[in-house]
Amino acid sequence: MGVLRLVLGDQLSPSLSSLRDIGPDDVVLIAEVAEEATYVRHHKKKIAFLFAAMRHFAAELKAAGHNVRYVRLDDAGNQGSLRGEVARALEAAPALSGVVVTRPGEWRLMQDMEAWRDLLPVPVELRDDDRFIVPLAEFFAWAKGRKQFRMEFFYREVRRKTGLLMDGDEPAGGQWNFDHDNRKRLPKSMVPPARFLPEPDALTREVIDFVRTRFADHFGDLEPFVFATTRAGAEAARDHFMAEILPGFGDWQDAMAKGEPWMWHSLLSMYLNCGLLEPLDVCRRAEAEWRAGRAPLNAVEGFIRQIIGWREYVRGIYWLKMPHYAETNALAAHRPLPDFFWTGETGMRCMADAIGQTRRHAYAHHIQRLMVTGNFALIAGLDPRAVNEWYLLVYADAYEWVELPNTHGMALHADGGLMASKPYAASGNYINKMSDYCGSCAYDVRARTGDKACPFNYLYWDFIARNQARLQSNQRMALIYKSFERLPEDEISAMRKDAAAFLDGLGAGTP
Ligand code: FAD
Ligand code: DLZ
Ligand code: SF4
Repeated sequence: MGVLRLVLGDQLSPSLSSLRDIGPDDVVLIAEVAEEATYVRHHKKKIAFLFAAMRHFAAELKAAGHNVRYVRLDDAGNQGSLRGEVARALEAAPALSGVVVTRPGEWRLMQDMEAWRDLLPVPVELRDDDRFIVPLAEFFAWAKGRKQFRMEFFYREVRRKTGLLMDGDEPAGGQWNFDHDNRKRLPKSMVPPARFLPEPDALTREVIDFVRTRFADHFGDLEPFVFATTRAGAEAARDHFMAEILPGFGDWQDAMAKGEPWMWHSLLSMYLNCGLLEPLDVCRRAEAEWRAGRAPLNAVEGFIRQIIGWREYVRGIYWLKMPHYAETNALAAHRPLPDFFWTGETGMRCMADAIGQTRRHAYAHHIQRLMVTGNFALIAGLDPRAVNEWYLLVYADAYEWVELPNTHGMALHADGGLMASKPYAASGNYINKMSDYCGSCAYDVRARTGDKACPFNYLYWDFIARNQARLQSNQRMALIYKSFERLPEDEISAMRKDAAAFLDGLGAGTP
């Protein structure tokens, strides 16, 4: 007797634990369902990317000889939920004696699946997702007894565990972290390299057309569609990155430039997160580039740290702290999300660029997410729930296990400092240092007050003033509060007045 093996949209890996012991009587279920496509109103491009990748993966499994039940969103009888589709598949094949599924990446769905055990007529087996490098039990053991969870120490343990960039017991190059080399501003003469941006194939085109009509009222553009939707395509993107882009990844990792969405970033997160690429394999290939002398250590270490460090660490934090994590609001921020987060229409050039490309590509690189939109949301006191929802729906790589800690913890400090030892708040000066946005902005980055003053400046000091009682005792904020106390009273009140007027004028937007 066979079993039903459910594969979710972000589980498109042949090595998936739920597929490991697949037999000839088993049925693999992959289902496009309204509940997953709309529990937040995902960017159109995210839905098209995932549905196309799911259809390609189903075709690959079929070609490998497996029985696949693929349910399209517009199929007659589609139940609209994963539970409904599992129940329907069991009814259609009464001989199936159980359901096997790899644990999902989001708490909400995990809760739902736990209940399937009572709701379905056959046993449900939930298997661990071992596509990650650090099993959750190992992360929990590492976290036990610690008051703060600093990524850097966790990262060193994963370096030792994997042997990545290790020379015996020592880190390659004598240092664990080369971040101080990775903060260069882009010189005017330097242009980011050409990218691997594949054309959609016929299957993907069909999905894009379907999404255009079915999800017309969702955020974002479908064109240009430049994501690969097959394993082979994702591998080609990976190989192009290794050969052409990785050497510059470190130097310009924190840089931003107007009209340049990609810079030297890998554009691999959407493939890693839906299972088309494997994290350890990608890291081993990056290390091989350094060992062969084709990429410098600061680039390769920086890249590997993002994957075996940050990516694994945020997943651990998510499962350690949910569900209460999402409920915290340590800085008591309650302002609704302004309309321009959906339209991109604002005189702030940095925000218009970051949101505009998010709308166009369902992608923004890390510094835009953290230091432009995230920083704005932090210093403007936007409600973490609204901001989390925005980040979860706008990016093609967004699933709650990775989105929530990055937004709630890193960007918004809503967890009270569990992830970041101080808020990533910055004035316009930081954005000016790391980008060329300010030169073509309607605002003046040097001005702190007045009509033309950069909003990041007065919002920053307003944030510092507003949160003085909460943040002043933080050692890492001591210098900032010293500077704050040296500011003339009348300048502080002028900035706070400008901040209040600006914030009052924002209004609230809906997707
Ligand atoms: P690169 O800069 O080329 O980095 C290489 C890889 O490292 C990425 O593909 C990704 O897998 C991993 N990585 C890098 N930084 C992080 C990080 N902080 N956390 C986890 N993995 C990381 N990443 C997501 O995958 N999904 C999200 O929903 C997401 N939301 C974010 C929200 C905010 C507010 C912030 C500040 C960051 C968020 N990130 C998220 C992390 C990071 O911004 C993206 O992983 C990265 O921009 C993806 O682009 P890339 O593949 O070109 O990354
Ligand atoms: C994001 C997404 C979307 C848009 N649609 C589907 C879908 O129709 N079917 C499916 O199995 N998965 C989809 N996903 C991915 C799931 O939301 C994801 O598996 C969970 O959020 C757990 O990470
Ligand atoms: Fe952004 Fe201020 Fe610079 Fe304008 S002046 S681009 S708002 S940092």
